[in-house]
Amino acid sequence: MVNNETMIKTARDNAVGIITLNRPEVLNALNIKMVAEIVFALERFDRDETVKVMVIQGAGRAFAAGADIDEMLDKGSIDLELHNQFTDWDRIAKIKKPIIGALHGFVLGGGFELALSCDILLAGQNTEFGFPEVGLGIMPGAGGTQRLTKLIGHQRAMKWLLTGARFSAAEAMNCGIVSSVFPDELLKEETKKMARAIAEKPALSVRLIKESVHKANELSLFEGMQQERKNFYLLFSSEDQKEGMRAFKERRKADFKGR
Ligand code: CO8
Repeated sequence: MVNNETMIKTARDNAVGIITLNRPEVLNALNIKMVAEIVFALERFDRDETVKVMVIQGAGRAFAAGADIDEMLDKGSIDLELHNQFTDWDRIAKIKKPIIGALHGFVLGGGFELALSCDILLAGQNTEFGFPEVGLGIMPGAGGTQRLTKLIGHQRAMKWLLTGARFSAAEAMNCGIVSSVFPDELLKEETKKMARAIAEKPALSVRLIKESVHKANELSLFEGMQQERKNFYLLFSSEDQKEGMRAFKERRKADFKGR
């Protein structure tokens, strides 16, 4: 397959697939081509059996300062409808393996929406979050109003979305947007540690836990629990379930095969 990446960089750290947003001169502003490259790279890692976990991070001063305003400036509604760029964004939700977002600098607008499409978010202490769209006469379009509201509730989502104000990593932690905040210089190392720890776990458990947690956002409690139960039963057909439980009884480290 031809590798046409120009706005991102991809790399491997053993079983961890790393995607680095790489337009630092515009604070990783996301244009249509860049989003397509990100989605393509995520799908490639998702298909690769040697990759267990993915990380998205930003090069330079920001994770991403939003969608590319230069690209949107002269667009009309019909251009947007015909181009239908959000079908690419929708594909992120279909990725089966966990995605960790390592956030630093600015996480704004579409950059914040990309972060909210990840499964676990870690942030450097000086990260600034926000949805500045309202000040540009637009609004979030890649899930921001929906995902933020589900995550932090009506009141705080309204506050941040309607004021467009930027808020700190401490505030993001307080709202439950990120799972941990680290000194900026430790963010990469801590992200690696978490990615490696998840990569060592049996891949099918990881995959079905991710799927079940996402269902909690989409289904009723009853339906979600039915789904959880099916996944629970399914894991008892895996070699890793037998191996994990035997290894526990034999007091040795499990040798998981990912099936
Ligand atoms: N788009 C295009 N260029 C940008 C963007 C952006 N979002 N953000 C920064 N840049 C560029 C600047 O224009 C500047 O370029 P140049 O050097 O050529 O002038 C360069 O990056 C550095 O930026 P600044 O000089 O402004 O750096 P500062 O440290 O002074 O300020 C800020 C940093 C506060 C982050 C500031 O750059 C800023 O406010 N940026 C815009 C933030 C914003 O409004 N983001 C929301 C965009 S709208 C959006 O995301 C809609 C999402 C819709 C769905 C997703 C579709 C893909």
